[in-house]
Amino acid sequence: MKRTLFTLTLVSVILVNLFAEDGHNLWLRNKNTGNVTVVCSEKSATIGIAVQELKQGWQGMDGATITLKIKKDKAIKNDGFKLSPTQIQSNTPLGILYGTYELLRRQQTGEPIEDKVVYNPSYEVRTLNHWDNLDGTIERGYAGHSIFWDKEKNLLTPTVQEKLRWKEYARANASIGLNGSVLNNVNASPDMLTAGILKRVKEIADVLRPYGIKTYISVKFSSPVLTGGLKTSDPLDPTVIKWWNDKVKEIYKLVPDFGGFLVKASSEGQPGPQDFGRTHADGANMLADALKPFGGIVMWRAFVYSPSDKDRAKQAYNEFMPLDGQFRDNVIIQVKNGPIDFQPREPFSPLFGAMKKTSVMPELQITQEYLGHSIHLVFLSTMWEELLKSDTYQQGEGSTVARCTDGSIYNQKYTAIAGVSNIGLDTNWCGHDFAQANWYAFGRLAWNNQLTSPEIADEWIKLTFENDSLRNITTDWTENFLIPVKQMMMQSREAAVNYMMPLGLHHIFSANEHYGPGPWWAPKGMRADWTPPYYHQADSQGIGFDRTHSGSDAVSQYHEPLCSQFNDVKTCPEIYLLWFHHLSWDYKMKSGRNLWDEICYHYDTGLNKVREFQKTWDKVEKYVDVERFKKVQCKLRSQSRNAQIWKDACLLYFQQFSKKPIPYKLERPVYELDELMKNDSIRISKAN
Ligand code: GCW
Repeated sequence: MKRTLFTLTLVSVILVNLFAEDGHNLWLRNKNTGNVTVVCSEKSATIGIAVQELKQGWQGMDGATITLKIKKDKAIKNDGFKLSPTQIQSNTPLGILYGTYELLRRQQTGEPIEDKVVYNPSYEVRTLNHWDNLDGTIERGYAGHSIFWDKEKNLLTPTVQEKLRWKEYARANASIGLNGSVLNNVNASPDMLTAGILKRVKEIADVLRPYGIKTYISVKFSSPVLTGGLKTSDPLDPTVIKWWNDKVKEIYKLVPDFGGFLVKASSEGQPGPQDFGRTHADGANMLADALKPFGGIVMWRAFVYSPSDKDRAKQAYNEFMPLDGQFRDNVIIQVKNGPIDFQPREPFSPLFGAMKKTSVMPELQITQEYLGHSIHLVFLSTMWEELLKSDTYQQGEGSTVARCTDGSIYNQKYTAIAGVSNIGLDTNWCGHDFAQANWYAFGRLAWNNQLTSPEIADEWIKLTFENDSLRNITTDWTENFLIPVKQMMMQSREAAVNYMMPLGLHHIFSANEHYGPGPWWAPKGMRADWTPPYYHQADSQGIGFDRTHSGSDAVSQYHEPLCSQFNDVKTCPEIYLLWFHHLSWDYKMKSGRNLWDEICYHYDTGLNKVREFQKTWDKVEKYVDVERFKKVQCKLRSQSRNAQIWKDACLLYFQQFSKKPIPYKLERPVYELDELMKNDSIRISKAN
């Protein structure tokens, strides 16, 4: 009896483990359903991985043969490839690996594999930026500690587990076409350039290399003083130039294919060339010259603003435009999608397309600093698609941000894109199971900036939630799982915009945590441009930031016809209305409602959407493993409560100025404004 019980328990433990879905395998859950013979005359670590992936993931015809062929072809660019059902051809081993992942993905999702189709990446450099600190914490990270750094382990030989994690990480990135990792926070520690840390950089680079992931690091501009003991970090000083040259040589000895530096300089208290009366170009070029002989690049961030400027949104453009044409060809200016920060919605940064003689790359934020951390389900692909498809008009109609940055319009030496990573040591990497979709979407868009969000969502859902019993995706599964879940993802970003900051409102978070609402938040002595009232400008007259010609004139940074369109309240898209205009509470909206009522409707719509998502998810229960179902269900509950807090906090606060009732058709607030303000709504939100 005892024995039977023991055996039964053992069997059930094994079964539970077999079907346990902790999310660790991401979108890479495919297992082979048939045998394949792989023919390839080349040998390399990367080819070895491709062969292994084909064998373990093959879902094509049983007994098929596939040929991997390295052969130059003019139509194939960089690490692109030519794919046929039985052959993958590329100029490089890495291209073969990308072709392998494309083939396997198509097999699993049931997309067609046609004969001899060439796939080339939109951007040459496709990086993740990790805001990981050397002590293991992650700035704006919501999925546990760093996979790279740990203050106890940085100087020790990496453990087997650490290396395994790095390998899994590299594989996941390669599978979606990413080819670069910046290993540390842009708020960089000077210790990054010390011998002990560089040794670990080498260890990491060695693991990432076979997967085609190049290693980059962020550097602190004052390193010559802080690490090198020099008297200055002036970029034009010969001792400083020599120090950087020597440091770069030291790095390339350890990492021969090192990618280069990412730099946040003269920004948010970080040191930079301006401390020495020099320009961004002086600083970036000095580093670029040191890296040039080795083929390295400098990604120099344009995220700059100072409290003295009356409108933060204008500053990056003002500082960088006069420098256009002064940067070395291995410098790329890294520009955040919006002119302020990674807000739920912003118009695109006017630097895109405007800098014509300098390489410019978009920086997107995958980690959800301003979009509900790892608690809210928000599919960011739609937001990035909106950016990439935005027309800058810089070279006539059709000069989209995508085309202005991917080399289609300007002849930049390098093309690149960066995403601020959302991963950490959490078992499922991203905290929220649906946050994995954002990592996935970033990689896919970096590879092909013309992909649409429904296509990406479709792929991701199939790869992530397919299980053995659904291997041949059924109509039932498509109708009852794929379609509703995809719809939820597609609507999720707009929902967040609505319950957080609709109609062009921006940066109205409470405190530096950037999670809950705080339109009132303005502690004494705080820099005005770090407080929400600076951005919403609500008063008894109305609400919104006047950036028209009669206001801060930020509209003038946009090319015509956008400048006039944004400037005129009648033609300004309503999604950007309060970004560009300060309007009376009675202003008549296109819907016929007054502005106050319209704001109320948007908050209410956002909240109701989340309630709808809860229903959608509950209905798909039978199609999802218990573990992931429960976790997502629980997160949606928090999101719902938090959306309510957002709505109540913002409406009750703004109502003090509008002095108008919340339309009676809408649900009433359930929180007290005092309570939310006193307890700092962020903490209430998190605790809930
Ligand atoms: O959005 C802000 C963040 C900072 C970040 C900064 C930046 C790394 O709140 O945490 O610092 O942007 O992008 O440099």
